[in-house]
Amino acid sequence: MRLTRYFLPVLKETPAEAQIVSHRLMLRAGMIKQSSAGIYSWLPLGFKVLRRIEQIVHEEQIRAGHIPMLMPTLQPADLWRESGRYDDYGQEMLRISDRHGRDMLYGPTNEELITDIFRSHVGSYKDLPLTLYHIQWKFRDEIRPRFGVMRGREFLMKDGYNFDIDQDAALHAYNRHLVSYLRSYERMGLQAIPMRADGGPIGGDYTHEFLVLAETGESEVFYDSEITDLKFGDRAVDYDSVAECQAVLEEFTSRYARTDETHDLSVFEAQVPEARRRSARGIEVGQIFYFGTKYSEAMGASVVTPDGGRVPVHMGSHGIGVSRLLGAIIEASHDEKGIIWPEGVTPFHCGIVNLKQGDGAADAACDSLYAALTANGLEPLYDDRSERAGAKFATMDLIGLPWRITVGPRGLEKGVVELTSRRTGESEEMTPEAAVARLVQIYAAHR
Ligand code: 5CA
Repeated sequence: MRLTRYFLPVLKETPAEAQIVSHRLMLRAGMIKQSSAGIYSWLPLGFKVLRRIEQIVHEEQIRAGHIPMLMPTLQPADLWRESGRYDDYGQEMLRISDRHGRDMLYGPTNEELITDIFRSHVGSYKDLPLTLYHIQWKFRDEIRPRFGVMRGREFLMKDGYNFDIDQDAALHAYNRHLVSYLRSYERMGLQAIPMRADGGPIGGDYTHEFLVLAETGESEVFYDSEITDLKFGDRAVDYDSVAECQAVLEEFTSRYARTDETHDLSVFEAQVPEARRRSARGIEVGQIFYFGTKYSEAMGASVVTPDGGRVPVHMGSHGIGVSRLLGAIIEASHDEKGIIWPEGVTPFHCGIVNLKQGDGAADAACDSLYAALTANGLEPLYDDRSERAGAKFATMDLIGLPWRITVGPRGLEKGVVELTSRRTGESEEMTPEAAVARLVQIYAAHR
């Protein structure tokens, strides 16, 4: 993409309404625009990152054997009356009535809708196990929407639902989700720690939240510092293996790590030596739940068993805060100049800065770099504006592309361009071909 043909409305001033750095940077980098409290338009740069995050979530869910689909945002109130949550959900639910006076709502989550789909089409143990998921907009009429996309009213969530014959099978589904979430967050350059949490309005008492440690996080958390040394890394896990998934769960959840709702000081002190006890703040980027037959019993979702009996299915639901993740990633990865995107989610793979727009040699070198990067499957953002170098660098630093290639007449005389890392600030001179080869190699690790 050439910057002169793109839509990147960066702001010079720091917006006064933004209280935390990720919100400020998303506004300044022209990624989002608020349309009303807690509701945002996703401008092209923000939309690109949102899509990258969605893509990672899809790939990892499909790898785990979960099946993508799409349910609507508007739901009939009657389904929620069946589960008993229509009244329980309270003021966070946006209630709407259509022209016929039928009660509708903008879905805050989808347990009822998916259970209705299940009971309409599945009736036998032979069709289990089954996990369906979608990535869809949700609405929760939060009393205090704040921090930009972190606590929105309209937000994008991946929500998945497992249907299993019994508790053991459902716990395997729970473990599969835990593994797939660890993989997903690491691909986004994040460490998200599973912590024992509270079921809240979804229900169930077996649940973990995934937290990214950050001072601006809304949750208070307590944990054993050893847990921050755990890495999922590049290991291969067989999602069909009960033992392998269980082993990952044990490795990542055996140490003390809880949100304030489930924190127990006496257990904390008994289990964790004082030097390793930590309390901090965290951003909740996902949550997994096992709630057994809560919805299947209330809504009559059952299957025939091998011996001809009938049992309600065991279920769980599993969410990732897709739009919140943009804020979480920026909170975890920025400096005073702007965002620093991890390679896995960056909106463009690299920037090209032409130091002397209009100079024949510099323009030609930028064009050929652009073509070479594109031919190798990389997407550059070429700053082809007639601006001074300082302004171009400032824009690149603000929007946070992890790599920048700087092209100028002086370097070209020696046959070189400069490749700069946004994270370390280090630059290296090399031929344009070598710069392309280096980027291809770097991004090969992030496919
Ligand atoms: N049905 C379950 C799992 S599918 C569910 O709704 N879980 S949840 O309530 O924990 O939401 C899942 C994730 O969505 C949260 O972990 C959080 O990352 C994100 N989320 C929740 N509320 C908001 C909000 N107001 N703004 C942005 N993201 C949110």
